[in-house]
Amino acid sequence: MVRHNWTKEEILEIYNKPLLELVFEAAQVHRKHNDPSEVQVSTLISIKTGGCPEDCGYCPQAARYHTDIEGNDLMSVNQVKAQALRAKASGTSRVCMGAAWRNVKEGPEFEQVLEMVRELNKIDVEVCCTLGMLTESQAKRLANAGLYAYNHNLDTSEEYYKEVISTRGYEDRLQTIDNVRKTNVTVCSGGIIGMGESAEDRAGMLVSLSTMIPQPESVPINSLVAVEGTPMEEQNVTSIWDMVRMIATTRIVMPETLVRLSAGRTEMSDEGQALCFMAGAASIFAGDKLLTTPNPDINKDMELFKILGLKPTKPYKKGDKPAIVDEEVPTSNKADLKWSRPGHTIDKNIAATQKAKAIRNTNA
Ligand code: SAM
Ligand code: DTB
Ligand code: SF4
Repeated sequence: MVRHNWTKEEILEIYNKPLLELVFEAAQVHRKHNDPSEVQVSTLISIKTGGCPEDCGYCPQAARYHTDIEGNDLMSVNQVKAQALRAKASGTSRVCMGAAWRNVKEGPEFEQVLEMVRELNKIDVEVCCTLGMLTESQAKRLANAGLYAYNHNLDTSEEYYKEVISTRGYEDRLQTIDNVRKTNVTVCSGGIIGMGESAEDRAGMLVSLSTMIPQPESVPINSLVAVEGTPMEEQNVTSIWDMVRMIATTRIVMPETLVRLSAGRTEMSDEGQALCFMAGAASIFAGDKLLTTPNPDINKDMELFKILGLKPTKPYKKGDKPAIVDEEVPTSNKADLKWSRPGHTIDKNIAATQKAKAIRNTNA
């Protein structure tokens, strides 16, 4: 049975169980609801990279920090389709297009993204987008273009969120997820561990996700990739034991959800990842790049699958392929733009911004 009334205390109690007992319990839940021999393989395509106006403390794509990623304008539909076809040939069932945007804006770029969604839908992959905040009418237009999933992470607990991002609030994130829920598009929402948050914060995020009705269809658990130049550049690599605990706990409180072992796998051993699969992780991002940071080579992942007796899941295992519905005429939706966070600041983010400015001045 799926429960929507988990409390932080109950979730913490699960998270803090003796590790092997926790993994055993999670594995039992996993087997009840999923085929444990299958792992869904997703591929990320960064369709618009860098130059983002937000101040997310973990993100190398925020324009205000000095990171050495290569920025790029919106890719063409053909480029994206070619990459998606290559990913499909290597076993991917879902393609997730990511854009370094605060929110979607009406106009030619959004029309181009809608065209990408239609084209990828036609090649029979589950199409996912992560484009920042969305209005209800934008969510509907993505649904009509044949979108399968929308990724919008809560990232952490409501309390710790205030220490990480000042330019938009938790409420804004929840509102976008709500807007997606008004369509048939499935919700992908999770977070990051290793940003300096406490176990209480991790449990708090799981409360926010598990009390949604329905619970998100997929929950990515990322381990922070600490990128030089961001306010989190000095964070230590998250312990694999914390990752296993987080995955197992997510598995137990959201038994029907697809739990994705997401960013941070380059720092994990094969044995560590095997334990994550045992604890209920049933999806990974494959391909040697996430959005801007490295990820294990696909051949290495397939070798690990072979050792562990795992196989990639076929597309649409858990839902039908969305139909591409005739386009409605886009309407101006300025009226439902309500998000904002005036006046909120975070010292670490300000320091990283100032450091970046100083580096730019020295280089000028
Ligand atoms: N701009 C959109 C947004 O923020 O919703 C979409 C792209 S954003 C890069 C998608 C997610 O990637 C973030 O919500 C965050 O959870 C994850 N992410 C970004 N940088 C990361 C990092 N350094 N380590 C781990 N996860 C990260
Ligand atoms: C998610 O939860 N993780 C992915 C995807 N959703 C968009 C992104 C991870 C990004 C890691 C840092 C980077 O490569 O820029
Ligand atoms: Fe921009 Fe998204 Fe990165 Fe935040 S996480 S800085 S919104 S690209």
